[in-house]
Amino acid sequence: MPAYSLKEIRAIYNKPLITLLHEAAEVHRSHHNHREVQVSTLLSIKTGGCPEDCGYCPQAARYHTDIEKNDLMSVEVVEAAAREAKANGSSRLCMGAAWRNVRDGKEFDQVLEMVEAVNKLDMEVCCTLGMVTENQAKKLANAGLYAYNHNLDSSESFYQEIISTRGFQDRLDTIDNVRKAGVSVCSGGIIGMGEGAEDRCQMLYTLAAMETPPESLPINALVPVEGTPLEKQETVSSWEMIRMVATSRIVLPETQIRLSAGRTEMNDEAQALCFLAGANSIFSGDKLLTTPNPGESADQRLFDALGLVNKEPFQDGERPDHDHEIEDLSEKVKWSRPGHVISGNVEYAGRKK
Ligand code: SAM
Ligand code: DTB
Ligand code: SF4
Repeated sequence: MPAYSLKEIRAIYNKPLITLLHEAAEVHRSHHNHREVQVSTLLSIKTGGCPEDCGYCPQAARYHTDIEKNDLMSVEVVEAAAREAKANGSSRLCMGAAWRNVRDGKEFDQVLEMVEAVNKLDMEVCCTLGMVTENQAKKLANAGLYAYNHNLDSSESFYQEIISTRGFQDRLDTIDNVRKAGVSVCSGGIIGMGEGAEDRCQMLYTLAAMETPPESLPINALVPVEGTPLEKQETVSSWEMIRMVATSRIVLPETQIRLSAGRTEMNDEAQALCFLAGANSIFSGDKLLTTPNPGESADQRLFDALGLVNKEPFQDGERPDHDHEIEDLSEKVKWSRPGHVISGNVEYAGRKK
């Protein structure tokens, strides 16, 4: 039984903001050390050229954006980036690839080597590589993966207005596969894509109703990137981010709430309210995957002003030590491709630069 019904989540979301903020701060203090923030560094290990049609994403090959595309990075480059991230206070490295799903083979083996190398540096290793099968998740776990990020992005019904090449159920199945491998789950979504409050509440309900809810929930504000179908979306107000953080904190009291994309649009005071409302994780560095992020010195100044401290690695879970048997290497992959027409996506895919 989920702790909160959808109706209750709606009621929480719609409270007067000042009341919501107070309640969320109380929940936060009673479940977490409220001064600690888990800091992750994102590293785009394979950038752009993605076959999917996610309407928000600058890395989708079919839209015409100005990002610099890159093939899969070498293990050495990743290891050097991890060392630098650790020296800058990150406890986790999150490696992202512009893939629809993981495919067994040379490139995946290279990612497994990256996971092994970063794990040896005593950092939490996270990957976000698209959809994964149970065997692939187990291989990642055996290599030392700590967490896997795979977002629901929105409610099931709004999701269908944004993406047509991959199904919502595949997302849930991927999260299930990650769970079966004993890897920590990081799953959340994006606000500001044109969804309503109901979609945000439904997404939180789906996450909270999972048998084991995610250990980490990223809340991204849409970064509207020129050339993507969502380029003209108005950026969300800080109040909406604060409201979403506070609601998430109450609905998922144990979960790490990650203040993710969109921080460059927020001033220090707005971010401070997010920390007060229960956000206890950020992505650091001056770049997310392809778009800008505040950068380490700005974050350090904010942490100093607020008395926040960086969380040490492996405070919430054991260092990975898995030895899963990989049973069937010829596992059949049956990810769906709904293929309905999303007119905005079609229009932008056909545009010239
Ligand atoms: N390709 C993999 C996948 O889709 O699962 C991993 C990388 S993908 C870029 C990771 C997440 O970044 C997406 O699920 C989405 O939530 C977020 N994201 C992508 N573009 C964004 C944007 N413009 N603004 C905010 N969040 C974004
Ligand atoms: C997540 O929820 N947000 C991060 C991480 N997981 C991979 C990615 C945000 C990407 C924002 C757009 C970009 O920089 O390309
Ligand atoms: Fe590809 Fe992931 Fe971007 Fe979708 S969100 S286009 S799957 S990189």
